[in-house]
Amino acid sequence: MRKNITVRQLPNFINGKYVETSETFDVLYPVTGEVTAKAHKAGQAEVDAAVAAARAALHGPWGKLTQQDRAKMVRAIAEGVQKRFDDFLEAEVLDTGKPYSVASHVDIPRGASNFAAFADVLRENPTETFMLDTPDGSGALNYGVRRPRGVIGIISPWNLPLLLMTFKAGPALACGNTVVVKPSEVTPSTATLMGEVMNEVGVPEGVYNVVHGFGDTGQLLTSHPDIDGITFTGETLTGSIILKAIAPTLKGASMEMGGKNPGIVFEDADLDLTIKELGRSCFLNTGQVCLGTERVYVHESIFDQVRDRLKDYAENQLHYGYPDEDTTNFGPVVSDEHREKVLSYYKLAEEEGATVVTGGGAPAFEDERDGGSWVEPTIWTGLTHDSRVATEEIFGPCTALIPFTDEDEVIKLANDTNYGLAATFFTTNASRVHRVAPQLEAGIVWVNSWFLRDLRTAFGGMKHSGIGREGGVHGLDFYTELSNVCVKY
Ligand code: 6OD
Repeated sequence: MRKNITVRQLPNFINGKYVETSETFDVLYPVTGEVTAKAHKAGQAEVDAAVAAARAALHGPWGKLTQQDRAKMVRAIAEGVQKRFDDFLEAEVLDTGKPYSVASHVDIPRGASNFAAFADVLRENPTETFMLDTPDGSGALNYGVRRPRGVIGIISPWNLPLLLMTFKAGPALACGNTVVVKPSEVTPSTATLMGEVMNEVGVPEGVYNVVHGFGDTGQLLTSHPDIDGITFTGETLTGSIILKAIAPTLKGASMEMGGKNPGIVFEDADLDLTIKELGRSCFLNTGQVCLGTERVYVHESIFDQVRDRLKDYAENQLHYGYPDEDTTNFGPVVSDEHREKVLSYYKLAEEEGATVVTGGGAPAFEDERDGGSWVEPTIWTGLTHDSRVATEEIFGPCTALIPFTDEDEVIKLANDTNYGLAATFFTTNASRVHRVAPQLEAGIVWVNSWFLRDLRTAFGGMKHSGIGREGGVHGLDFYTELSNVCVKY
């Protein structure tokens, strides 16, 4: 039902305290377009203060904790998020408009488990050792020692705000770093609320800081000489601007960027399972998942069947509604600006000769939701593989179905992109699984599933989809500095 909204203040969180500024910006509820909060924009002074606090904390009580005590505290943060589950849920829903059914199963639980899963990452992952023969016969021992990278700037996106911020803050803190977070200006609430959890749990001041703002605030972080590394999830274009900005101060970077992930349905796929998973990969979170499949290659022999069944899924399994309604599993996109982008591709698809199988526009509710940022789930056929709609990242609840005839051809089509984040394919042929998977140029390949996450695994993209990998041991390459110690006997 319609929410009674009381406009909240979202200050920055610096050195353990909430810090207001004179300039604020509106945060809107995408369901109706109402203002739900005023976020306090950080300028140079606040960013400097946050970075200074983070630097000081590195050498304060936080830096002096044993690995075990730090892990304990990181686990306590996870528990703290769980304890405040409903508050996080409410904050996330207000910022994104996503259904409670999605946020309560995806965003908020991962917000907690991203701390729990990485709490012991250092202790569980030994460094390498090598015995070395020396000319004098005495020998030497090499061993690796890891230390925190230092102050990490986290620039996190709006699609899975808590999930993606904590996927970075969790391992960063577990490795002993301190962080300054700049959440998306569209979804600043959960990062702000996390400050309360940090204080409740007793995380020392300065370890976790949040600054609010737009690209200019982000730029203050990326160019800041006292930040040691930037981890970013977002669009490829923004990522490339960030890489330019960090170059003069030679920071480390971990970049998870855009995608145009292929789905492939082979002729031997289990279609019940395929439609269930493809339905998620095309439409979950209103298509605003970097791993989503906006182009799906379907074997020509089952093309019509898959088209009809996915259409049925979109029309009968997805339910618009207010976020708190039990049946609602499809929300608005995050903002009017994003809605305009998605709708411009809906128009372009028709200009490029698409047949609209379902959707293609925006729903009308005849109530206050008409002020929100809604679009229809959309499926196209008739687009060519090289059309703009089938090659550019839209980040909406839409997909182009394209027929193929054989395995070699579809592997080429799947790889024919500048992106390389994820790929998803469906088959019941075990040999095909192992033959096709390694040929797909994607950092993450799912078979007969989608967005099935094990936090011990590597996460990240190749080509224009990213630089580096996070997750499990892989995050250590970014969140720590590795020194080799060579001891001569
Ligand atoms: O599951 C994750 O760890 C992750 N980083 C998901 C990213 C989704 C992007 O929209």
